[in-house]
Amino acid sequence: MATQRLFFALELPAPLQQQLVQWRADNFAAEAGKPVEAANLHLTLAFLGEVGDETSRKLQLLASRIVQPGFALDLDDAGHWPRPGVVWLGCQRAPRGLLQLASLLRAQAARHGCAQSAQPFHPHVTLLRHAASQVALPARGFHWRTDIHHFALFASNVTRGRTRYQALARWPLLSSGE
Ligand code: 2AM
Repeated sequence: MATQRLFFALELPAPLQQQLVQWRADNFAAEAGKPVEAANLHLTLAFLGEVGDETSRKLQLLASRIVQPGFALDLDDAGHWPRPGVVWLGCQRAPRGLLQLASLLRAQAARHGCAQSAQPFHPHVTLLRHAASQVALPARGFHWRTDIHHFALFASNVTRGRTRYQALARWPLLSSGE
């Protein structure tokens, strides 16, 4: 059976992706780790793993029925996880709408056989992979803000050693007043 490596995520607008790449270059040493490409900067809501067509279709149908509010995302925190070798951006206080959406998608994924990590969900945008064991992080005080109006299902494709994330479908979140 053909499978695809899938995950639900928030897309970051292209101008924000470009700003983050510039900020990363200004704030991290070249040897700090391998930078994630601008177009691949995203925030995962629920990782599904290798999924067949039928499960993918069912989870997309459930996703299309989600009625949740949009929210303002403020990336104002940075951290380093030495074991996976990841440097990330996150939120000092994650918006409730983000946590609700991730929790729903993760529960639906788990019910359809996509095992979810036992670790608490920590929303983050991975900035660097293969991070050095010691990384100097930028001081807090930065704010990367964007309004989130939709979420998406992505496929992770690796061609000639290069990872590309392809949005397969997008669903809107409610705007305030809806
Ligand atoms: P990461 O950025 O912290 O590595 C595509 O691979 C996305 O799914 C990435 O955001 C990645 O998170 C996440 N991901 C990959 N494997 C995962 C796993 N086993 N559990 C949770 N998220 C995972």
